[in-house]
Amino acid sequence: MTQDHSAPDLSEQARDILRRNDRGGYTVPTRGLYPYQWNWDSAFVALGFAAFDRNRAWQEIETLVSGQWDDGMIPHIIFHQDDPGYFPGPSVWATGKTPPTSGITQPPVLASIVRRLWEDEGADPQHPRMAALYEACLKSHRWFHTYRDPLGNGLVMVTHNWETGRDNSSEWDDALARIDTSQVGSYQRRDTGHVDAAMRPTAVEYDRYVAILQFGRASGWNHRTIADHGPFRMLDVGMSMELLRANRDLLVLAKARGDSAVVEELEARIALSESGMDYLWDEAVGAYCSRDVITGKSSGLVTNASFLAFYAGVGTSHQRLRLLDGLNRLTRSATYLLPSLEKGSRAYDHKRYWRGPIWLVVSYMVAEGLREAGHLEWADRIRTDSAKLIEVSGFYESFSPETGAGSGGPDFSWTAAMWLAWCGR
Ligand code: 9WN
Repeated sequence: MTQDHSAPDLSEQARDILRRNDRGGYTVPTRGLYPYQWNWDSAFVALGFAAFDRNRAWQEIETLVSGQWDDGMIPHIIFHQDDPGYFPGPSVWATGKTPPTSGITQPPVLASIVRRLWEDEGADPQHPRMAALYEACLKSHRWFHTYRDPLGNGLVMVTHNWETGRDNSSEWDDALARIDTSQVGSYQRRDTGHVDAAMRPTAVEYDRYVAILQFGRASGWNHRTIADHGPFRMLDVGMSMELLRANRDLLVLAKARGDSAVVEELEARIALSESGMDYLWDEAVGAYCSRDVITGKSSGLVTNASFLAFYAGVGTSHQRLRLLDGLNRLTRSATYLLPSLEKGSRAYDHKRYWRGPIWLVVSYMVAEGLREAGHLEWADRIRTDSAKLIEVSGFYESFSPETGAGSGGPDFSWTAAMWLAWCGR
């Protein structure tokens, strides 16, 4: 029997998913597979709540920043209450924080979300909830500038692939292959008990993720040691673009608040990142690609993150044309946009996590960037494809770009949020 997926019904379903994943002040990405609060998930989820409960939207990110470290880092997971269903949990990270958190961060999209919430409410410079979050975002951006800019060119280095949010993207394969896993020991994964193992990273990959975690823990989560000597150090194209964009959005808030010293500081950072981004440009493939800090090598892979250039506001006309060529190419091998990796690329797999599947939060940022740059047809194509995926398959974590089938967890918070805030509108 065909289900009636009419738009109002899907909006009701989306609101219902957010309500059901609400654990009181924060939302879990999905029941079972991810039982804690994740950093960039919560930022996007706030946009979803904003469509029907403004107070709850602000609260989602206020709860997130309650886990911010004194050095400024906003952790990638906050473990508000222990749950045996996820590995690695708080006792494995052992960061000694209250509330317990992981020891790494995730994509810095928060300032961009705060700006959107604030503007939707009239952009009052005295907005009290914006003010507190502005300070938290500034502190977090300064943490990136201090610890994660090893070349001093405004790009973002990640010290764990989990930080990128695009965890098993093929971009990290060469760097991960060098990780020594001989001391990892035994542990029990929980993710493959919740979803099909064919949709998750392999056992060899997981060992490497755990080995990098263990390096951080052995350093006492010393962010300087990790940044200087960690076994995995990559300049991530996604986070470099996202931080540049977030700095631009934070600048708007700083100007509204008349915070002139911060305005100057952010303008300098933005200029640095704008010129630094060329270090990630790979002319051979016609895209911005992640680059290994240790070997200096470009991944040479075009991923969905490469197209965040429009969102970040970078690229000469030649670079932008080549990126648009890349989008054109994708339409020939994918039924739906925007795959996380192009079919035919090394290790492409339309079902496996970040090696092909579509993730609507990245699609949203890319489409917003394309719209702002005047590429309305591309922006609309990505938006309508995203809506179709939900209409056809429901609110999955990710989707096959070939068949549109859902992959990963069901009833996913950020997918519901993207429907409410973007593609279902
Ligand atoms: C590790 C929660 C998170 C997302 C990431 C996604 C996945 C975690 C995992 O789930 O990562 O952080 O265990 O697979 O890759 O982007 O934030 O939804």
